[in-house]
Order: sequence, then structure tokens, then C-alpha cells
Amino acid sequence: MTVDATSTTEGAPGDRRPVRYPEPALAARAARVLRDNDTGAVITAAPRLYPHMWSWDAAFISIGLARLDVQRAISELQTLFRAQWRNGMVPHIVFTENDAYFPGPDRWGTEVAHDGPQHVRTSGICQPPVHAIAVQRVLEIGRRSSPADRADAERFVRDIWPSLYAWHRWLVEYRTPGSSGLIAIVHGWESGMDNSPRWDLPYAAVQPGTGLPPYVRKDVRIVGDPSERPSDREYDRYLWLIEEMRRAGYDQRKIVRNSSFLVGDVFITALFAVACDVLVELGKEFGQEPEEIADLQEWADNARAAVAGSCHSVSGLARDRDLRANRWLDTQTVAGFSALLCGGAPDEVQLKLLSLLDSDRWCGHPDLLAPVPPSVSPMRPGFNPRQYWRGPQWPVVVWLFSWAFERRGWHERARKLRDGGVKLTEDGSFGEYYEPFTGEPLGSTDQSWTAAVVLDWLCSD
Ligand code: 2M8
Repeated sequence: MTVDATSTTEGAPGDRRPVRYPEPALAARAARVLRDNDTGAVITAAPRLYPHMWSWDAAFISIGLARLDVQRAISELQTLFRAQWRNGMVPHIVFTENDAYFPGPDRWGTEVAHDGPQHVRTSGICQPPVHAIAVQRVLEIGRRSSPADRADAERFVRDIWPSLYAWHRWLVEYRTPGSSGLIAIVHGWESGMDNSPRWDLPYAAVQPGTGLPPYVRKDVRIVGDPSERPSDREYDRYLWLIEEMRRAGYDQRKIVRNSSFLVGDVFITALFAVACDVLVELGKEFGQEPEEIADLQEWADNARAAVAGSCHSVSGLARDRDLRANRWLDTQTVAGFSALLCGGAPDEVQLKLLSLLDSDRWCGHPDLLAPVPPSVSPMRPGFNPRQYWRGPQWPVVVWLFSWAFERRGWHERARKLRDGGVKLTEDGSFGEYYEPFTGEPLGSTDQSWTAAVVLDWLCSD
């Protein structure tokens, strides 16, 4: 693609966006965001709001980076996996020296853990397991790039495969309690969808104790409108859960047994299923241990069955399960479409989900700027077009569905999501998330994962 970093298109009168970049200029801007957010050691999730490496952000970032520099994409994933805990967990944050983010490494205090890495400071929870998906994408891009990139990418896959296996194994060994088969999270931050209404009921049961050390938030000083961010009451709960884990020495068995929050996460479970499929494919190609490949096959089947088993008998929507209160959580969010990511639900359920996704309750809502799924249906009470994970659209979520649909052979659907994702982001600001009716970028701008998925879309055939 020819890259023209300067050209823009002014919106016509009545357009909801004042400026639109043609694709080559948009790609050039996305590349610049990734370069500017590069500290030399890591690419931060965002320049001011998130000045560290986040686990699932790093996976998406590596996909975008591979379009620019395969070696740099590989090193980003290697940096993340160097911080992998000895028990297999890939931590949700790998901290840089920057102290502009709260809660930072001192608040997490993961030094008390037996399994943490020695050379680097990390948080003590995880995030969605999308890394195998990123590794496969980097491989595909590397193979099409040059003989040297091909060789590097293949060596990288061979080397990182056992670490990916260990990460998946950790999720099965430590995080599949209960009979639902869903992978459980012990903090809403593990879901990646921090204060989604999915977690309102389980969080309501979290009572911050009197021992919660005082704190000062930094995020609300950085975002333009603090009311878009989670409330202080929500932060008390987030921090209380960290306090519980710190007191448990980050011992996973104790945490899963006792923490105030334990929820089977259907979106993570669906991503896990499909990431296991990807690892099986890579494992077979690169001659990994047959027993480990068989484990992954079994884990994928179990996870897929758990997602199918969570689907509501009438709506078909997949549901999370509150494992403390033993109840299904019926909140209707984009995670309800999880069965479309990994397959496995009966055909009639999947058809129902596809027609719901197309309907005016979701992507077909007449007022959306771009026909891609918002985090919550615009028709649901509680939908808020500006509030964090309670209504806006996230380009990375769109990327995941478009990637999964392509993989499932639904090329036209995948293309529509890709086109919608580009339309959403064509103002060139690379927002963290977008107001679905006006397309206003919200949260951070120059968010690395947004730039990365846009680059991938623009460079795809
Ligand atoms: C958001 O999460 C962090 C906590 O992990 C925060 O709000 O401070 C989420 O959107 C999460 O999914 C994302 O990985 C992270 C960095 O982009 O920001």
C-alpha cells in the first residue's frame, strides 16, 4: 500500500465526523502511534493513561507490529512471556518504570508470591488468552514477508509454543472450578471488560473491608470526562480484591477458594477454546509433544461445550456464571455472542444469535455510525453510549469477531465487520473506544491496540 501520511478528507456537511483519512494515510498514522508508544523496551498500551505493557493489548499490538516489522512483533511477545509466572500465568500488566498509573507495582505487591518472575514487576492477575491467536497471525504475516522473516517467525513459534501450552494449562488447572466448565475470573479486570454490567451483581457482593489501604486514583485526572470511567465505589471493590489476593500471597488455590469474586467468564472461555484450536494447529505443524496436543484438543472441546451449555434457552445468548452465588448472569452484552466466536452450540442457537447480531438491537441499530457491535445493546436499559464498557464500541472486540468469522468461513460477515471497524476509526485518533452514534473517540487517544488492529485490517488482502 502507498503510504501518504498527510492526506485527509473533510466530511461533507451533515457528516457526523469532521475528518476522515483515506486508508493509506490512516495506515501511516497507525504506524506512527505504534512507533511513538514504543519505549524501546515495550510498546505501552497508551501514552498517558496506560504507560505499561498489558497482556492482551500486547497480543493485539504484535499483530499490528508484524505489518511493520516482524522482528519487533516477535520481541514484543517475547517480552510479555519473559514475565510469565513459573506456574504458567501470563500476568495482566508488566510494569515499566513509569509511575503515572494506579495501581502500580507497589500496590500489587506480587513479591509475596512464590511463583512470580524475579527480574520484572507484574500485577497478580491475568487477561483473556488471545496470545496463541496473535502468534499464529505473526507467523502468517512473517511467512508472506521475506525468507528471513519467515525463518524468524517459524523459530519463534517453535520456541514459544511450550510457554503458550503452560499458560493454557494454568487456566485449566487453576481456573476451571465448578461444574459449568467455564474459565473463572477472580477480578473484573481479568475479563478485559472492566466494569461491564456483566459484573454488577457479583461486584455488589464484594464488601471492601476496613483494612483497605487509602489510595489516590490517577486515571480520572487523565481522561477528559471522569464520569466515563468506573466510579470510586467500583474502584474500592477492585482494590479490595487485590488486597485479598495479596494477603493470600497470590496463592491461586486459596484465591479461588476464598476470594469475594469468582465468576465463570463465557467470553474468555470461548477465546480459550479457539486459542486451543490454534495451538493444536501450530503444535502439529511444529512437531510438539502429542500428549500436549491431545490435552489442548480436550480443553478446546470442554471449553466449547461449556460455552454452548451457558446459552439461554430462549435468546440463545451465552451467559457468565456467578460461582459464589451459583446463578447465571443474564445481562445482555457483546459477550452474549461468545458462541459465535468458538462454535459448538447447536445450529439453531447460532442462527438465532446471528440474526440477533444483525437486528436493530445490535449492529443493525439505525443510529449507529458503524455497524459493529457495541459493548451493550443500545436497546437495553442501562446502556450508556459514553461509559466504559457499558455501551461504546471497542475496535479490538470487532477485530476478534471479524477474525473468528473469517476462520469460520463467514467471509462476507468478516468483511462487513472489518469495513465497519475501519469506518469507526477513520478519524485517525485511534481512540480506546468510541461513542456508537457519533463516533466520538473516548478514553485514551493513540491507544496502541486500536492502531494495531486498524493496521492489520488495512494491510489484509
Ligand atoms: C483497561 O483496563 C485497565 C485495568 O486493567 C484500567 O482500566 O485501568 C481495559 O480496557 C483492559 O481491557 C485493557 O487491557 C487496559 C489497557 O488498554 O485498559
